[in-house]
Amino acid sequence: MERTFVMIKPDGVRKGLIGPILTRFEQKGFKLQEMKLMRIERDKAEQHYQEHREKAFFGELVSFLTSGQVCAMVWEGPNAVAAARLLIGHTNPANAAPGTIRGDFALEVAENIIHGSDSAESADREMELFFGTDAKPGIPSFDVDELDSYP
Ligand code: IDP
Repeated sequence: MERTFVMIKPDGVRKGLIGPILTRFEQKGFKLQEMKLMRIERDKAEQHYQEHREKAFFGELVSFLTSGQVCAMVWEGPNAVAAARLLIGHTNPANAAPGTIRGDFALEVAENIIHGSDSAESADREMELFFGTDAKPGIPSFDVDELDSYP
C-alpha cells in the first residue's frame, strides 16, 4: 500500500468539484485517509511548489494557490502515487485525455483543478507539510483501546 497527497486547487473548489473528484477517487478504489478544507498561507504555497521557484510562472502559481480555499487530501491504495497521476491527467488540461480529471474539467495550465504528488518522496514531504505526522501510516492519531473506556 502507498499513500499520496492530492489537493483540489482554488479553481476546483470554486467550480464545485470536490464531490465529483471524491467520487472518482472512491470509484477507482482509493481509500481516503485525511481531508481538510483550508486556506493556505503564501509561505506554505511557496514550500509546496519549491521545485518551481525559478520558473517564470512561480509568482502567478503561488498567488493562484492562495486565492481561495483548497481541499487537501491523503489517499491510499496500491501504487497510489502513479495511479492518482493517471486519474488526474496531463499537467496541461488542453492535452489531458478525456476521462481524466483535468481532461474533463479544465482547459488551461494555470488553472488545472488539482494537484497530485509526482513521487513517493514528494508525497511524504507534502503530507508532512499539510498534515504533519498524522498522515504517516502506522501512526494512529488516537489509541483505539481507549474507546472502551468512553462513557
Ligand atoms: P503537475 O501539477 O502535473 O505535477 P508541474 O510541472 O509540477 O505539474 O507544475 C506544477 C503546477 O504549476 C501545474 O499543476 C500548474 O498549475 C502550474 N504550471 C505549470 N506550467 C505552467 C505555466 O506554463 N503557466 C502557469 N502555470 C503553470
